[in-house]
Amino acid sequence: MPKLFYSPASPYARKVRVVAAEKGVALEVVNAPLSPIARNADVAAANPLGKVPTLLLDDGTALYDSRVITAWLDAQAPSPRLIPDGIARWAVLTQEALADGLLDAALLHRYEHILRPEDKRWDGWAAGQWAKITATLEALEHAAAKFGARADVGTIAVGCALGYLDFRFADKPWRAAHPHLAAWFEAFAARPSMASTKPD
Ligand SMILES: N[C@@H](CCC(=O)N[C@@H](CS)C(=O)NCC(=O)O)C(=O)O
Repeated sequence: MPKLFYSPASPYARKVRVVAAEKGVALEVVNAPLSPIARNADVAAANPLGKVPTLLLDDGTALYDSRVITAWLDAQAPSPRLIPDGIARWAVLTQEALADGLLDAALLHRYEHILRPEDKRWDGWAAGQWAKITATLEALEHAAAKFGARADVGTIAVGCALGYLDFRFADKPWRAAHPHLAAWFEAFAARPSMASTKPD
């Protein structure tokens, strides 16, 4: 069975776990604590970048990053299709990239505060990352009106990104300024795949 190196708090790994659950693909999950300044030897042996998620296939092939793994998972079973064909494909993949980009900014913002020594922290850096998050939330608020009941790698990535904001940035509430997104997320977060992977 493919082995997924993950951490329970990683939103990228959560996205992979949600996609695996939606596809009905069984994975052996291995908790791999790490950070940019504390590499995990098992993960690094498979992925020189030392990041989770990393997926080890049965033949020893390592897959990363999360977007490669979600594409691999989608190819393992014909339905449900989480990456559609045709013109919709590019919009869905771009939405996954947008949500992952929000996470990249959120992680860089968080690392600046929890990992960098206090005397070396730079408020301008954190503000620059937060501006990316604000702009992405605004774009998603417009897009959410058309999400409907879609469940694909785009909406799954958005759900995991919003879940990460709730988890790590509860002091920066986003719902009041983004009511369509908030209403969509309330329903989406109740999917069993999302509820069973919620970080706590
Ligand atoms: N682009 C990567 C990002 C993965 C990532 O940054 N994961 C974090 C945990 S949430 C990590 O492994 N950080 C350790 C590091 O940056 O060395 C993906 O989509 O998989």
